[in-house]
Amino acid sequence: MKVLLITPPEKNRTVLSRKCIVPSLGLAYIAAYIDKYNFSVEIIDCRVNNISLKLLINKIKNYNPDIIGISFSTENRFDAFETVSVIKKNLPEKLIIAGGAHPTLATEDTLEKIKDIDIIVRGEGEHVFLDLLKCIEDGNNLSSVNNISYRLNNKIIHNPKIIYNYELDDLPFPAYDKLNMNKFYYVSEYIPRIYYNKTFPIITSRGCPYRCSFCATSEIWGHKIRYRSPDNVTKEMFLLEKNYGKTVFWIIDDSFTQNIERVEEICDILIASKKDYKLIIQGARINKVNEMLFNKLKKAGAVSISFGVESGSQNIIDNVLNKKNSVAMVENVSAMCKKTRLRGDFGFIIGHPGETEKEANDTLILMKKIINDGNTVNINLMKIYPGTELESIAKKEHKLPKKISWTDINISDSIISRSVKGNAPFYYGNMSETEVLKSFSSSIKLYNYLSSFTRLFMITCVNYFQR
Ligand code: B12
Ligand code: SF4
Repeated sequence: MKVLLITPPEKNRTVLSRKCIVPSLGLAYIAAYIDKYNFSVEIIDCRVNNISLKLLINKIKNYNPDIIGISFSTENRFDAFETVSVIKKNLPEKLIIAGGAHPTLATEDTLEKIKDIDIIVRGEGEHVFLDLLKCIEDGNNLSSVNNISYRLNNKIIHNPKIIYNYELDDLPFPAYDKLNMNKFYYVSEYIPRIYYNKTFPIITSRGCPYRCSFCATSEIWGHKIRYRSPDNVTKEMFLLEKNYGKTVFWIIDDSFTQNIERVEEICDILIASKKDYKLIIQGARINKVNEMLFNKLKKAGAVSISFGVESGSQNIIDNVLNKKNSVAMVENVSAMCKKTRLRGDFGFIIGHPGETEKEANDTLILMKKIINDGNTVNINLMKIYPGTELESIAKKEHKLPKKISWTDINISDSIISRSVKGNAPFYYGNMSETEVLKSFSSSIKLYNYLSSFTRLFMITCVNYFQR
């Protein structure tokens, strides 16, 4: 049985997607896993390779797979909907299976409205997709496969959700041999240009124990965080260097520093190996770092560490985000970054549920302190994604229709949402659109005034309006 895994062609290239060309690790993990069980599999990453829909159809005809798997998130769902529609029109006999963040978080809605998608794999894909392929190959009933949803006699069936109990170390490394490894390119202000194409993402854990109201990562991975061992993680880094010359590792975990000892062990192996690697760390926790760890990370090659702080208001941190942080802890970590010379990048959001103008201003005050320590900040306007607590809040507050369909391009009719039609809608909390924009533009002015990295920050902001 032949399987083709795709990302949809990107119709309107965003600033972000022009700046960074990164692989779909999800598809590469799935390809490696089913390959182990002797399924023929190829990946066509249309986004990375700039492949049009027309060219994709030709490629599908040439490869002639039995099954097509497509991966998409909420932001590129309309590209995916168009892609599956064109595939079904040209090749109606192909079975289309969808996975990834959006199909997992808006399963019922997607299957109800997008009839060209036959089956959805919910959440972590490797084991479920393998079970599904075996089931189809053996001509068995789909009811035997857990964690999938599909239509049967015009009804949508959701098979039971189970947690597969296995060690992440047992997964094969992503199928790098099926990716265009020379193509990837990651722009970061923390590394010189010559390293841009030596940078590669790596995920060392799955899941997040926290429940922030705007985020649904745990709906995809579960609340229990699972770790790869330090040996397994560093082995992958060594392999990426040996086979593809990658020496800068962009760690994309949701909560990389949750287990400090494990991070220290990763550092110890890297330090002992005397490799001259660089680490760009995303998703560290304010409450799970210390000075010793920072020093060790620096020795292991870390050039930056990012934290999701989200707000400078203690009320929002405690009562909305449930982050187990405090403003004082953030200030302390920012000072620690300054002392250890490990650049911290602190992420904030304007427009939390219940946020007042005063609380938004507290965020600006905290940002100012962080910048004064020589660190960087980035700020985004709050957006609503399916499956989040924020989606329910927005419905209760009549900011979203009660029976919302994420397949409707006119989901929200506010001015900003209209300017980025099709993307996830913005949420303005207690403030009016004007007040939110005022806070947002103050943060830009503040940044421009205080920082010498204005250009990068402006790019971040422009991303929002051009996506
Ligand atoms: C790295 C990353 C990025 C990278 C790009 C990654 C890429 N290749 O596109 C960058 C920084 C560019 C990025 C940008 C954004 N991201 Co992002 N990102 C992530 C992150 C941290 C890791 C993704 C990853 O590689 N995971 C590891 C692999 C193994 O997982 P996976 O891809 O999900 O695949 C698994 C399953 O989903 C499933 N699966 C996936 N596809 C398929 C297909 C089939 C056929 C099957 C069977 C199964 C299957 O099986 C895979 C293996 O288990 C995730 C959070 C997370 N922990 O996953 C957020 C996440 C995907 N991002 C998110 C968001 C919101 C964004 C942004 C909007 C952020 C912003 N403010 O700008 C943009 C939008 C970009 C866009 N146009 O889509 C949300 C998506 C929510 C949603 N409803 O779509 C997530 C879930 C974060 C969150 N906490 O909510 N992101
Ligand atoms: S925002 Fe970060 S800490 Fe909060 S639930 Fe999502 S991944 Fe976890």
